[in-house]
Amino acid sequence: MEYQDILYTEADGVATITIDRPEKMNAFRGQTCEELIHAFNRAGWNKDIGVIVLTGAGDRAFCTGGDQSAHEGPYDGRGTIGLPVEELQSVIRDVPKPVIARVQGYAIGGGNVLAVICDLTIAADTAQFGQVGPKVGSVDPGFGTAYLAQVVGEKKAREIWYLCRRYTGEQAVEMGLANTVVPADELDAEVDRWCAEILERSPTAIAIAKRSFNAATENLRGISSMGMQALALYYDTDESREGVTAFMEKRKPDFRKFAK
Ligand code: 2NE
Repeated sequence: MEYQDILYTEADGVATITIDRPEKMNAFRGQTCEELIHAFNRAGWNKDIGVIVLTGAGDRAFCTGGDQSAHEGPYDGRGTIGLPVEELQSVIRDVPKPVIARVQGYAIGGGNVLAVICDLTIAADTAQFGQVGPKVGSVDPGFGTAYLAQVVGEKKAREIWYLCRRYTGEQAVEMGLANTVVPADELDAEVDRWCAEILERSPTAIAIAKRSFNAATENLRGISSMGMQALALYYDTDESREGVTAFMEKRKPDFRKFAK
């Protein structure tokens, strides 16, 4: 597969997958998801690779979720909602290698969900984490909601989703959303250090540990696919369209008229 939306490199046992759409704040469209799925499988099943790093190009964003400009009702790709996000989220969990989210700038919406699903998160002090679904007519059910609650606790996860606030790298570490935060100019060195330590450990023990951690939340895969089916129906409503249109028109959405 030739990549248009991502960059892929392998060096010294580490595969680095970079979402390369800085002009869209590294938001993903259908094509981006397909390429990410391909790249995770490529790295995940390569015996020479011991760790995978997921990041975004430039310093403004790790990833800001679904590309709102590729979103008229459904998105522009494959799958229940026009984005194979369930497959993307699953492959990050299914590859037997630890995946590190290297987060600089915004990890917002589906971008935050990707960081949450990664095994480890290393943040720069420029990082801003958060969900935006209820602001823009969307929601990422299953791993985006219920798994987040496993990571940061129920109260905090509900706060993150209902209020759509943004959180600094330091706050992310406090709530368990990130493992560590470092000055932006030390981010790469820190990621390298974590990768080097992992590469010294037994790959089979790590693969078993990863699968064992995953097992406790496997039921969320079913909730996620059922939720995506509901999301597809939601995207076909004026309420959801109001969120997308308001974002694209750079105005505040008016959701109250849809209250039931
Ligand atoms: C990311 C954030 C917080 C940045 O805010 P700010 O104020 O710093 O910048 P601004 O002006 O909002 O954004 C800068 C440029 O990036 C584009 C904007 O449209 C803007 O473009 P220009 O006006 O310069 O041309 N941009 C940012 N995010 C984008 C995106 N996701 N798609 C397309 N263009 C984007 C602020 O921009 C923000 O909150 N963005 C909204 C993010 C968003 O709505 N994400 C989708 C959520 S739904 C989702 O991810 C999802 C899922 O998780 C699962 C299933 C389906 C969908």
